Amino acid sequence: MPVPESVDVVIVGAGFSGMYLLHRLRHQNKTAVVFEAGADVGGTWYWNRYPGARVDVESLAYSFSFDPTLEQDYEWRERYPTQPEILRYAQHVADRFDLRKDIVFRTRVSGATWDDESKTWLVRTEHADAVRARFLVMATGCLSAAKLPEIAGLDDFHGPTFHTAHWPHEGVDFTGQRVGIIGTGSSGVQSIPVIAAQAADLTVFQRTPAYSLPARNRALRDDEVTAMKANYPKFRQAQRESGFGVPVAMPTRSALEVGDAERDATFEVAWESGSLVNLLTAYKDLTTDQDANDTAKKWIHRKIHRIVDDPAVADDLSPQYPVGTKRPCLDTGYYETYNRDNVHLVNLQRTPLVAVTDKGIRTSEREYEFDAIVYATGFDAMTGALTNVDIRGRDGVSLKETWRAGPRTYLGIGSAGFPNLFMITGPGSPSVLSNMVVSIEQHVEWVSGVIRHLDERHLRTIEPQVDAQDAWVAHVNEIAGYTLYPKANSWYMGANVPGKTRVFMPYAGGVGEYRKKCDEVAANGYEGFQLT
Ligand code: N01
Repeated sequence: MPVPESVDVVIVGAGFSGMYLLHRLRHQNKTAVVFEAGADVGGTWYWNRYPGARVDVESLAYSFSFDPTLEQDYEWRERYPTQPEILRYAQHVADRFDLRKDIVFRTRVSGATWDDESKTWLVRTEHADAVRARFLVMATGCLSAAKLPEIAGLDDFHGPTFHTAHWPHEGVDFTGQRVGIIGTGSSGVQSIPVIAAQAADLTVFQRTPAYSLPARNRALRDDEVTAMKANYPKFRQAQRESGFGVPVAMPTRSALEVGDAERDATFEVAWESGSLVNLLTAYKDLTTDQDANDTAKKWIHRKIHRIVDDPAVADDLSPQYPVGTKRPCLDTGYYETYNRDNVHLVNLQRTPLVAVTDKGIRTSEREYEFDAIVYATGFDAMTGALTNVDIRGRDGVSLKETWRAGPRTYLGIGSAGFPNLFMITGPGSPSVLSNMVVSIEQHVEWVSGVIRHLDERHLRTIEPQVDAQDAWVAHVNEIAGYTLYPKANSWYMGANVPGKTRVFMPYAGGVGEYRKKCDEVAANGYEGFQLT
């Protein structure tokens, strides 16, 4: 579509957030344009096409709730849908609501500058287009700025290299090849079994092992789909009020107050259920008490040792940080893959990476030769996609500079000094600790609500007050301090990016509590924000 000169709202990103916000704003008679770097909608699910890619929240829960007809019409096939199935869903939503006509594809936003005189943002793209807008909404996702490992020689390798988040659309055939993969987070854990089944030989370079549960994926049964569809309004409400955006009965007992046999049986049930949330909520103190967490850790270590034939490999695969403090993974045959003759594990804690070479990968011990290298090395999470855009607020102040010592937001929605700028699932909101679709819908509805509020009162601007923002940042840190999260070098902490300030970025108080706070702020005339 041609780029308009001015609109009410510029939205950056046509993933689930950008699509729903566009749909919402149309109903409020706002003009909006969405800029999207990809060639189609879907965001995360457009880019992450690596083999084995699936979501770790069940399809019937990981879907929009805003339109009851969509919810009833759409037919999910699997419990944990694959990337192509989720992308098809995003494309269906775009078709159904005719969204693409206001989306400019293959266009990355490079910068945005606030003009205090006209009270507008001037938004620039890499194609040198510029659009004026009253509001700028960053719907850029939390895990969209992919990162490569910080090692020498990345350009030296003679063969093809692939990052899991930028996988070729036509797929990759590893048949007969020697493949090296760096990274054992969710993307590595999902792709390793699939690549191992195809390649002649797979070498996995692991810096930190992951806790992973078998997904127990399967086709959905007609009866369970019918039951869910009959119960959707109640289920959706329970999602909104829950801790993780996935309704579960909250535990009342400590892992330390039950006997070993009972605890083992409880963990076994959670493991067999194929649900991360079931494991983390098996007892009330698994995420807050080190001794309680140790019971789960030891149980999982025993499980890994039972699955993996070689005890030394099982040791290397057993994480030492508390369970849940890095995002656990859901897999299909991950640990079993290490029993294959063509799969080798390199523990980078013993023999660190030195360089990528023309032939392969060199560690402190030796050089490994490959035909292809896969980087499953993750993202500059939560802030990367925001600070990669040159956003300049009042007096030309840069968002990147302002956040150098860690992101500072009010409610994870706005940042002081940046009027009329909203972030969908920004740092300081539950976002990545939740079912993202639940958090996205809540933020989109809140942001469209505030725009309506301003319009109705003929107000031009909204911006967080510094004291409200300081109090929120302190609260986010305080809640994180009650948990074990800060104990791991995770991307939640920014610890995976050299030089990034270590601060726990998401809000760990739960989506239900968070929603209440956002609703309260709105009901009190957007308390903590300056409206002019
Ligand atoms: O990225 P990650 P991901 N040298 O950051 C290693 C979501 N997601 O793409 O842990 C050596 O988790 C790094 O090592 P370490 C989900 O929220 C969901 O896998 O930093 N190794 C780690 O092992 C997930 O958490 C789904 O020590 C290096 C790996 O690379 C998030 O996205 C599927 C390195 C990166 O793991 C990110 O997952 C996929 C270096 N220089 C993703 N740099 C599902 O729904 C990095 N590593 C299931």
